[in-house]
Amino acid sequence: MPSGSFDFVVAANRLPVDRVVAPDGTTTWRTSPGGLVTAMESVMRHREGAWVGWAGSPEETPEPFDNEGLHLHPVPLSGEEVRDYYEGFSNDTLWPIYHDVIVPPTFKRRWWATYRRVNQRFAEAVAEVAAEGATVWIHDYQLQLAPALVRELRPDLRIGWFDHIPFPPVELFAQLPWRKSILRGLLGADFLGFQRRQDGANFVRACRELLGATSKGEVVTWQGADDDEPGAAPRTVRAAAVPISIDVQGLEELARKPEVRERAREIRHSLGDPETLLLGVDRLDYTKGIRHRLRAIAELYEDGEIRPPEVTFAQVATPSRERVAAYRDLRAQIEGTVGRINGEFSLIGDTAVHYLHQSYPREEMAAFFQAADVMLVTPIRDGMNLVAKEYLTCRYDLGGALVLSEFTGAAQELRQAYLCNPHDIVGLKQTILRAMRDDPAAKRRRMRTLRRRVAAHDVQTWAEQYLEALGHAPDRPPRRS
Ligand code: GDG
Repeated sequence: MPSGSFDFVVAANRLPVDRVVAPDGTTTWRTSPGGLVTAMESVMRHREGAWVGWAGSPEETPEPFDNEGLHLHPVPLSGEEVRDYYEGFSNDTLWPIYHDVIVPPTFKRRWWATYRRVNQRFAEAVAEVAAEGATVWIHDYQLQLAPALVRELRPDLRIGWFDHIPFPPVELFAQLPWRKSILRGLLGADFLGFQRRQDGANFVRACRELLGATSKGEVVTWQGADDDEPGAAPRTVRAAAVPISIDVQGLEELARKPEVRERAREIRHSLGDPETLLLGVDRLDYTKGIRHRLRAIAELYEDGEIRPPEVTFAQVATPSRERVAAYRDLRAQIEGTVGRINGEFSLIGDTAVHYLHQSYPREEMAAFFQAADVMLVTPIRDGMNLVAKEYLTCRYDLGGALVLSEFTGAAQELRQAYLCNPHDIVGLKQTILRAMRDDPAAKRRRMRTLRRRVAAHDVQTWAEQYLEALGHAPDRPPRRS
C-alpha cells in the first residue's frame, strides 16, 4: 500500500474537534477541550501529525482538513454503523464486560460484523496517511482490531494501543464470543498500554489461556495461527501500565482565574452557603457508582448525621449514551431516588440533593471543584477517573477532601485520598463523615501529597512515557518514537 506523509498518527473513535454551525449555516470546527488533545500537542510539536477519527455526525463527513497544526482525517460512519459499532458493540457489549458485568452485556452477531468492518475502515485510513516507518497510536476499546488490521496493510509501521478502560479478568473476558479475534487484533500492536498493572496482567493471562500464548513478565509471545483470519502472524508484544493523567498546568491556570474563584463563591452562595458542600461529577454511567453514593447520602440524612442547609449534596450527572437502554434505565432510577431523598429530607428553601443532568463549560467545572468541601468519586469500576485528578488540581488552596473508590485506576496512585469500597454502604458513610470532620491540618497534609503526585505525573509525562515504551517495543530495534 502506498504511504502517506505523516510520521505520527493518532487513531481514536472521535476526532478532537466539535462542529460549530454559524447562523448563516457555515460549518467551522473547534478543538474539543480534553487531556488527550493537550498531550498530543506536546508530543507532536516537532512532527508531522495526523488524527484519524469519526467527526461525530452520521449525516455528513467532511474532507480531510487541517486544524491548529494537526491534520484531521475523518472516517465516515452511517447511522446504522453508529448504532451497531458504537452504541451496540462498543457500549453495550464491550463496556459492560470490561466493567465487571455491572449490567449484562448484549451479544449480537450483526454488531460484531459492523465492529469488524468499521475497524477495517479505520485501519485503511491510518495506512493511507502514515509515512514510511511512522509511529501509530491507536486508542481504546472501540478500536481493538485495528492494530492487527493496520499491520497487515503496513508492516513498516510501529503500532501502539492504549486502553482507557479496565481490561477484565479472563473469567469475564471469556464470555465474549469473539474473544480470540479481539486478542489477535490487539497483538498486532508492538506495545499495549493499560491504566493499571492488573489490567496488563489480565490481558497477558487471557492470551495464555485463550490463545495458548507464552509470557515472560509483561511480554507475550504468540506463535500465530494457520488460518486466513486477521492477525495470524507470530507476535511478541509488551503489555504494561502507563496510567493516564490530566493537563495540570492548563487546568490550574484556569482555576486560578479571578472569575472562576468568584464563580465558586457564587455557587456556594446559591446553594445556601452550606458549611459542607459534598459534590459528585460523573458522566451518567452505571460504572460511576452514583446509586451507591445516593444510598449513602440518603442514610446519612436519615441517621441525622447530616442535614440541610448545613450540609448539602450536589450531583452533576452529564448526559451520556442515552440511546442505550441500560443508560436510560439508570437515569430513571437515579432521578427516582433523588426525588425520594428530596421529598423526605429537603426543607423549604433548603434542598438535600441538587441534581444537575447537564453538561457545563470547563470554567464552570473548575468553579464547582473549588466550591466543593468533599469530592465523592465512588465508581464501582473505572479505568482511571480523571475527575479525581481534576479536583485535586483545582484545590491549589489545599482545601477540600477527596473520597475515592478503591475500584478506580486513580486509587493505585492516590493513596492519601479517603479510600472507600462503595459496595460497603456503612463503610462509605463512615468515610464521608471522616473526610468532613477530620482535623483540618491533617486534611491539608493529605491534599499536599496528593497534589504533588498529580503534578509530577501529568498528561504530558504520560504521553512521553507511553511513546518511550512504544519506541522500545520488544520485537523491534529501539528507536525514539
Ligand atoms: C474514560 C474512562 C478514564 C464530565 N462532565 C463534564 C465534563 N466532564 C469531564 C470530566 C473529565 C471527563 O469528562 C471524564 O473523564 P473520566 O476519567 O472521569 O471518565 P470517562 O468519561 O468514563 O473516561 C476513565 C478516561 O477515559 C481517560 O483515560 O479516566 O476511567 O472510563 O475530564 O471533567 N467536562 C465538561 N463539562 C461537563 O459537564 N467540560
